[in-house]
Amino acid sequence: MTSLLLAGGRRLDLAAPAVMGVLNVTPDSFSDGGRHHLLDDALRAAEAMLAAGAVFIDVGGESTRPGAAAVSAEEELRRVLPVVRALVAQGALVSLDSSKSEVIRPCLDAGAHLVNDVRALGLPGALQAVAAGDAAVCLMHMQGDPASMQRDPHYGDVVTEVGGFLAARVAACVAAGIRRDRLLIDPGFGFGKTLQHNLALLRGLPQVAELAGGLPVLAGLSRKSMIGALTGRPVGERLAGGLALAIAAVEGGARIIRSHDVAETVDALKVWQAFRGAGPAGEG
Ligand code: YH5
Repeated sequence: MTSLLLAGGRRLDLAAPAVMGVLNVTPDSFSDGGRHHLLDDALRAAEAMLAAGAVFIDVGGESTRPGAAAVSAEEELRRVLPVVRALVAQGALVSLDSSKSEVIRPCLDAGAHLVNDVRALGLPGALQAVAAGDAAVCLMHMQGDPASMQRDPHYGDVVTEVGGFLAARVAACVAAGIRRDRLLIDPGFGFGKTLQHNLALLRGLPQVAELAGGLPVLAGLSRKSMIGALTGRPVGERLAGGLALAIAAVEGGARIIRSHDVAETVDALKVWQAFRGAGPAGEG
């Protein structure tokens, strides 16, 4: 089985699962020494993740954690564009974590390879902005919006609802001219989901993927509240739980794991890959 992803002129073989490193370019993520330091710190963090084996760097300037405040497109662009430019210049594969067309367009012009949108290109102009270029896109499911999504999430059957939503967004992308080999899907762990919803989605990952047309799945589980709910640990102590969830996700067919802890996740996936019998990554 070959699963190739076309991402802004680059071709990515997802036969072995890849790690996407999280790079939050928000003032609360780094030392508050002003814009220049924010860029400097972000590039240093990206470099470390690339050295540790990250395939994508996911650059985000809007916090979408539960209850986080909204940020203007102007501010978001000011944060992420210099980082996207610098990483593209270094030859890195760059993912842009954004939903706004005013951010997406300039970042695609700057050479970003993937648009990772927690709103699945649902905001005005976002679908057109991606369709105009050749970048890949990750379509994620979210119930509600970040400010209120964790208040009281409800589903009939979470697996069929999430799969159905993703199928509809895939259809919208294809209708807009985005080829299927540019698409990734993501059930959106923690985005308007209880612990039981998250566990049902993790168990039902193959079914979610099938409902959405068999596209490659990206899973973001690193440090999330479901680990806190299962272990009682605060956000800084969720590495082991996150690795267990990453392995569960690749067992369910996930091809890209989004993580804050790249070196550890790369190691865990190498070990899993050997267990699977495919040999170490790169040896086929
Ligand atoms: C994702 O799953 N997640 S941002 C809450 C936490 C810890 C981490 C309470 N962007 C995803 O990482 N993009 C985010 O502790 C994402 N998939 C995709 N595609 C939320 C996050 C986090 C939230």
